[in-house]
Amino acid sequence: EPAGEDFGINGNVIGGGAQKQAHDEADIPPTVGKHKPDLEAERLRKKAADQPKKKPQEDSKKVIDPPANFEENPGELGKPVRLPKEMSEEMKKAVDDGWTKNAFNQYVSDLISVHRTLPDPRDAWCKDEARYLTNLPKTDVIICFHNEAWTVLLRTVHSVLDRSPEHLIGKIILVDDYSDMPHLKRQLEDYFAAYPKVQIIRGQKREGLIRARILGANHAKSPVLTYLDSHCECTEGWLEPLLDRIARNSSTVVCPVIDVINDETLEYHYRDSGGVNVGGFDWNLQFSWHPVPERERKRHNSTAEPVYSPTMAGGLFSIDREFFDRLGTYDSGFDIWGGENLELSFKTWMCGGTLEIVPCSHVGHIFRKRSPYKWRSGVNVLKKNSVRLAEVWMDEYSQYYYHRIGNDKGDWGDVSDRRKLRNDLKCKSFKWYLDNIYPELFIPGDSVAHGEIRNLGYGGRTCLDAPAGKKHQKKAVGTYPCHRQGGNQYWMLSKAGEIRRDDSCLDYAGKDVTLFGCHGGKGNQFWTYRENTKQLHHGTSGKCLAISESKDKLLMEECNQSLSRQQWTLENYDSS
Ligand code: LR7
Ligand code: MN
Repeated sequence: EPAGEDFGINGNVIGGGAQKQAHDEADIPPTVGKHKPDLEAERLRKKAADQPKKKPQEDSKKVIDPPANFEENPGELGKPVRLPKEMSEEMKKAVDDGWTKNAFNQYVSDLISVHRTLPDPRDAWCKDEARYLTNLPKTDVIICFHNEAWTVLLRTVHSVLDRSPEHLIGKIILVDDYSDMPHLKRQLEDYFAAYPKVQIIRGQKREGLIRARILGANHAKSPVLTYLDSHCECTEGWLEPLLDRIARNSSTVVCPVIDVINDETLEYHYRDSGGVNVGGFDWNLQFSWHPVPERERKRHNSTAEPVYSPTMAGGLFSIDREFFDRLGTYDSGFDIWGGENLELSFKTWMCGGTLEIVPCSHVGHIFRKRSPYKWRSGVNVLKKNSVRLAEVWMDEYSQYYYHRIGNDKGDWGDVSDRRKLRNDLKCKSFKWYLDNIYPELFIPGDSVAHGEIRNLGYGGRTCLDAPAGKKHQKKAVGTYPCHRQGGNQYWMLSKAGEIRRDDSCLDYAGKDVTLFGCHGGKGNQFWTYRENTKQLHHGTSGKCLAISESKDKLLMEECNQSLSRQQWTLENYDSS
């Protein structure tokens, strides 16, 4: 969990004002004629404009000298940029600083043109203009940032300007969430003074990305809002397929496919439509990706067609402004980061809309391994957001989340107006959502037991314990004194005989007991609890789970009913 110094967040009032009024371009007709815009001509024009004419340093006003004999136009077509193995001390330091400040390789970004080209391997299906309505609505693009790197922010904005039909972009609204990096002050305003579509808005204090997004929406005027993170790159043809879905049905909320921009080399990895994922979540209220489920695949003739998604990742989506307002935009009681994506996803589905991922639309995002900026110390921001979410939208299912956090809900503030919103909108129940929109989700109440798994040997205070595993990565499972706080001691025994947490299962292949992605094939992941002897019996090996005398290791041994170290109790056990 990121932690840092305190900064004041008091109340939900959002300050801020436009530092620079954009010229109103709304009435200027599109460059290519009033009626059906000639998309192909537009595309070629944009392509030509994309060719880097200037050195990256001039583009970005950021002067860093490339290493001697470095490639001419690094990063073009989304290619990886690799720094030389031998670097001067000075350069090494600059590279390290970039990583420290941003949690991605800023040095490499600074070497790449802010107008770099990207690959365009779209399916022919997507390039067929006849698929899209000709009269698409305009969108404002809202980009919130807190201490974003210069070239990365510029590349985000230029990728929108360079690769969207001009007449479909109203304004690009940059919302500065109280950054303190100097390049985001005057320098940013001066740079974008030459771009009438770009408007900069600044918060008067650190609001967090959720209230920053609300602030951006308050300044928007176009019929559609499109949100992007501040370290994205839009590809050719990204926008039309999104706007098309909203033009056909204004309660459809749409997300592009989010491609990975490598945090080290800035390589753009284009995900083909066969590999599209949809969003889900687990009972820790963490977002997760899943392959398109069978039931959804069957609804389509082509993998390029938009697919329903139970949830969105959060950062990249388009929504009809009026529909967004009707849903009460975001809960302004959410701080800094997290949970707002599930809030918007749940209420979209529960209150009459649909949420889709559009495989023809691709936008890249720099995924990083840690959060680079300051959060709030002393407050578990993410938990507070998640409890608000659960209190308002999850009905009786909220108990499963609370169990995971040891029922320690902390102070989540007042949610009465959010509950009223849900009532006024006559939204459907969370059970309806789970049954109809996310039937794949494993529900703890459907299992044989859920909660801690406690060993009765050596004093009976030792529990099965493991940190969350990464999918497809084996992780050792161990023991720890029982703490009754859920977390790493929260387990479910499924009716199929799995001991699992979310998508990870207890797995024994003859050596260590590990956590591994659930495969549903019983075998090494098949366990039975023998109620009378309290033993946990393993399928393929026939052995029983036990703990060592030192209590800090798991053992698999020949079953012996008289050994208390082989006896376990399972919380919420229901033998029926
Ligand atoms: O206090 C803050 N103020 C901000 O303006 C903290 C962050 N921000 C900005 C920040 O500069 C960035 O542009 O908010 C954006 C998101 O923060 P990131 O990029 O540090 O986090 P992330 O990419 O992990 O964020 C994902 O989850 C967030 C949960 O609140 C948001 O929904 C992000 O938009 C979301 N990003 C994506 O969906 C991109 C794909 C990642 C995945 C999966
Ligand atoms: Mn991000």
